[in-house]
Amino acid sequence: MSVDPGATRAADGDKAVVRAAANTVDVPPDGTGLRIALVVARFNELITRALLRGAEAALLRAGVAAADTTTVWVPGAWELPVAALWLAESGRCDAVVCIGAVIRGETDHYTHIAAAATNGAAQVALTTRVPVANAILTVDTAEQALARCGIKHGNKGGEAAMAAVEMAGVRRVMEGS
Ligand code: INI
Repeated sequence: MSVDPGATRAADGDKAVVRAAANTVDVPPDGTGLRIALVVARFNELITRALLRGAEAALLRAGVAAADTTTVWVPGAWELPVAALWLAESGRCDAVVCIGAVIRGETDHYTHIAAAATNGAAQVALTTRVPVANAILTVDTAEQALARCGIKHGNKGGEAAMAAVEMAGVRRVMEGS
């Protein structure tokens, strides 16, 4: 990936040049050569598998080689941050995507799991400097979750995967990683 500080916004489809005008970093979503880790919660597996499929498809479209992706399954959303931390600290991935589905139940268990998972994922990114994208659904019902992991109404796994690719590129420009 090259940086052209004088370049104005590149034409769509130009993946080779980082769009960096004078004080702008605007990196195209080019996953070529990036190593992306996916951490997936088994709890609510029907939903998390659909999110994973969306993430994998988005990564392939962005040019990430299948051999450069690593998928780690964990029991539930609660366990996502520590697995993300192991991956981020391994030095073997440019970004991590956390995939989970926390669905509100009768108790306040939901609140604790949702907060720990999302805050934990954010903390991993801030402490390791490795981007961690959030595909952890926190919803009231399974229907709401299913609506966010389909093909028709968007797939949060795919969106998070694209965020991971973009942030890995932004980090390369800003930190030279
Ligand atoms: N894990 C989830 O990923 N989603 C949930 O909705 C959920 N609820 O509702 O309980 C959930 N619980 C399991 C949790 O993530 C841990 O795996 C478990 O507590 C063991 O540490």
